[in-house]
Amino acid sequence: MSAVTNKSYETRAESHPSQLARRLFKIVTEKQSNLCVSLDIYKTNEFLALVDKVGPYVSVIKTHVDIIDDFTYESVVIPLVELSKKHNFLIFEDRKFADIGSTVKSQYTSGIYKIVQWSHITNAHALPGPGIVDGLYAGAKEVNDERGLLLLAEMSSAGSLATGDYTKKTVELARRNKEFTFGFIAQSRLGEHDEDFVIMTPGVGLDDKGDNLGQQYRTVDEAISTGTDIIIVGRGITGKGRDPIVESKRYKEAGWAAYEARIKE
Ligand code: S5P
Repeated sequence: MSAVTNKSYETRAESHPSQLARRLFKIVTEKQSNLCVSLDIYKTNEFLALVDKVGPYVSVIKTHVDIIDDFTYESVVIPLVELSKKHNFLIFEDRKFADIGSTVKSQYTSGIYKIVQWSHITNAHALPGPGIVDGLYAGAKEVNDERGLLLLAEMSSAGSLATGDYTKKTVELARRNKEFTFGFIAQSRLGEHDEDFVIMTPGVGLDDKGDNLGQQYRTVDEAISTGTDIIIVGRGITGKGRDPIVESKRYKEAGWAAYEARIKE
């Protein structure tokens, strides 16, 4: 069997164990975009305007809704869900859960954000062990739509502790429930060569090497050639002085070219 990295998104859309991952690969194929734009934005109006601008060029939009100063469910989530239908992308609330199962279930389903109601994808640290996945899965079962979880197996930040044995054990944790845990936030391909974990990778930037708070950037080619399926780009697209439409097209094209080169290998 040939390695997952040599397979097309279209092929992987047919056989992936997670329904949500199959939907993601279909969108990626249709839009020819393996780009996830990360919108770390403080104001609702600016946030929604950016979603509408970059929406046509992405397969996923990643949010941190807890940093929106004027957040309300009605003013942020309802229009965001509408825009996800208009432009056909998935929503990924980057919540990075890290507590015991019972608590994360409450954090996923309740409070002012009610993440499970609208976010197709969310993520969690493996640190607490299997209970965190079980708690989130129990939350996901409360809604009728598809939901998926990414475990943070590696991080882009300098000095990250998520390496070596921790990363290995995170992969083992993901194997317990492949229908829900469909992949990783990671910097490289993880799992056996015939195992299809979706690798989503932040710390991607074409113009900068990093920031002054520990972030480190690699190029699109570096990320895709080491096994990334979806590149996550934030300030490379939304940063000061950048045109988000021009930049999202640029990253989309770079991501697709790197993917086509990979599957031809
Ligand atoms: O290891 C990680 C994991 C994540 S999810 N490194 C990251 O930078 N992230 C997130 O990706 C981070 O929270 C931020 O929202 C985004 C990167 O943003 P950028 O502006 O540096 O591209």
